[in-house]
Amino acid sequence: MSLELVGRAAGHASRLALDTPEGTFTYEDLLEASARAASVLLDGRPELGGARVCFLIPSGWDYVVTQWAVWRAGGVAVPMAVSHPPAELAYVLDDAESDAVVAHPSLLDRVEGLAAERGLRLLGTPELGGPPAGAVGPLDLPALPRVQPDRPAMMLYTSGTTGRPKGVVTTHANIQAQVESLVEAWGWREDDRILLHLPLHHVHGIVNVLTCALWSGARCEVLPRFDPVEVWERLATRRLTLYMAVPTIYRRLVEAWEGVDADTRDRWSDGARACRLMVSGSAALPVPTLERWEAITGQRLLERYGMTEIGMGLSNPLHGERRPGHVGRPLPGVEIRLMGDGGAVLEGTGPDGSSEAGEIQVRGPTVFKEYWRRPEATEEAFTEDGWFRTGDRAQVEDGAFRILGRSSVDILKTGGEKVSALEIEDALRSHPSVRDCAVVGVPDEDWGDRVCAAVVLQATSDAADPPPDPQRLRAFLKERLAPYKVPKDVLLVDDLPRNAMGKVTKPAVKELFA
Ligand code: MLC
Ligand code: AMP
Repeated sequence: MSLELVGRAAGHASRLALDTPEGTFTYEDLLEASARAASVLLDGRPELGGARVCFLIPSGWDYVVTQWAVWRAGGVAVPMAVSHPPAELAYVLDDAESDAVVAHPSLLDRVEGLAAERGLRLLGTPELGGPPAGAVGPLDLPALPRVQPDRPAMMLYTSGTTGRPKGVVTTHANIQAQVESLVEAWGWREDDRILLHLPLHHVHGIVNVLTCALWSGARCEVLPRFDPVEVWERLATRRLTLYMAVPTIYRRLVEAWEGVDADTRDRWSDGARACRLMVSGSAALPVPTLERWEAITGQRLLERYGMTEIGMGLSNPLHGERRPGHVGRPLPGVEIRLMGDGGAVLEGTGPDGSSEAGEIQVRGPTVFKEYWRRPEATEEAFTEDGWFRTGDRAQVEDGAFRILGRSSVDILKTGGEKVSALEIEDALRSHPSVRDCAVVGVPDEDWGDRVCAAVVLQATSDAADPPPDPQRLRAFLKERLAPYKVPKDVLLVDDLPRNAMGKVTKPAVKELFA
């Protein structure tokens, strides 16, 4: 796809593509800079042959140049999260069997030691060529390999129910199918302009916002991080046509709006009203948030459903009824079915139908290729007839799908970030004073799931080494896990609630935090 994306960019040549902290750049700039960067990555080799290139770069120009350079050199782009501590970065470098690491100068110290220990080639983004040189003729650009669409393009790490996160491998063709589906459904156009502040190690920011924009010849304004006032001020310019975010962010924006004076409110609301479309996804959009947003901006949010493994699957319509609490119908090119608990495909999922509740299963060109180096997990994730099992439950009501939650209590969604309760429990159990623990997601207006842990300490402890309190346990986890995985509440208990078989009952654990 990169090639299709690159080919299309040549057609948008002098249009503005990116407004970033580093400056404003055209499609021509991007083509030129990514070609030069690709040749540095190649370092004389004819192509990267699917080698994984991990990169740690804040959202902005350098990020996009590096992503395109990896694609154009025939490598697999593995974006690492800038919020992650070294332990999580080390896990990705090892699991991905990274060929090289690219880091922004501001983050170099985070990966220098890790790369040296592993003998990995480490490049700072300035070594990839820096800003565009301008006025470079096509003949001055390096020759780059032909990369076929069925080749792996990207690997994003996502939590499952068991073990540590897995690498979700998507091909260029998968990404192209994901983009084309959204471009068609949401009517992306050349004169669109979108704000991007979502983290760029997830499909939401990478595919739905950045790649759809660049595919369409549109313009993307990139912020290094989410800041509610900055978002409102950008909206207030009335230049943006599109905005996409997760429910927690819409809530934060509402709070910020409520905290300012009437004139500012009017200015902000006017700006938001000027957009042609605002989208919410990655977690359930609470109906009160949808209603409040509509009251202050006049925008009825379009809620859609997706997953790293499939891109986007279901969406409310661009034109027509956007039903609160529902996620609409299958997107173009995406086949969706509901599998009943009895193992039969459910009836009534058609445009006018109503169905019972079942598991969402997905098939089609948007669906990922495999979990990296995990053939068994990949096999388990698909049915014998090739449908991907999402683990999400839904039902159809008068033609619109409604998400009912996940089959597993151990997969949580906090602020749009998926986390595995079992992974956090494993990390907690690695503390010498922890005897047992249970991590749960407690329903929360702000986070969706609030990650909470009940912990049983060892009966005896060394007097010289006092037992840890919740704060120390959180600090212990912060060194090991991404910040959003660290439980907001840690409760020390004498024992965990169990059923007659001795198994921990998670619903009862949740009640401890009620
Ligand atoms: C940050 N924190 C979180 C958190 N994000 N805690 C729980 N859940 C989260 N998601 C913690 C920090 O560790 C910190 O803790 C404190 O909150 C404040 O940190 P912050 O950096 O100031 O937070 P903030 O910038 O406000 O981040 C919140 C957020 C961010 C909502 C803006 O989480 C975000 O951008 N989420 C979007 C994630 C996303 O794009 N998901 C898409 C996945 S793809 P402490 O203890 O240090 O104070 C997908 C498929 C699909 O789902 O359908 O799209
Ligand atoms: P991720 O693995 O980070 O890609 O997260 C994907 C998961 O987010 C899905 O499996 C769903 O559980 C959840 N999700 C995404 N969009 C929605 C939505 N609109 N409503 C409810 N859950 C959603």
